Amino acid sequence: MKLVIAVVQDKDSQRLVEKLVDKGFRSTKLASTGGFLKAGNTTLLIGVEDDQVEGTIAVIGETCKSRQQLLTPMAHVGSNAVEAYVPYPVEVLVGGATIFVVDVEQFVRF
Ligand code: 2BA
Repeated sequence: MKLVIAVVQDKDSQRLVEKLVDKGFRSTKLASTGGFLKAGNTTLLIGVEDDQVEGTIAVIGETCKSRQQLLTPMAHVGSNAVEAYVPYPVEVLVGGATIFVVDVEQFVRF
């Protein structure tokens, strides 16, 4: 058995969970936060048999889109304390999904 861990954008998460249910895959949805953008995203834990990994990744790939997101760090512009920092928007391409596949040593459901 494998655990597919998928970090996806919030906008795609509901549709993805519904598609996974339609295909018979069980998942757990966790609210998460990206380390770089510090914006909310969604992490799905999907436990599947080894031969279902490719199918799971295909569903994720069909459902999750890359999008440009604006990051607004404060840029330093001079020595004056009042004018020292201004918002400096930067566009970042956030991927449709970041996927990890790990071996499951034991799976128990009571
Ligand atoms: P964030 O960490 O908020 O990253 C959002 C996007 O910012 C990334 O999209 C990437 O385009 C950019 N980015 C991230 N770190 C960067 C850096 N050090 N320098 C320049 N640009 C950077 P994705 O790569 O598609 O990642 C989307 C989300 O997936 C990430 O949100 C994070 O929550 C997760 N993720 C990505 N790679 C990961 C990894 N190796 N381990 C754990 N989580 C990861």
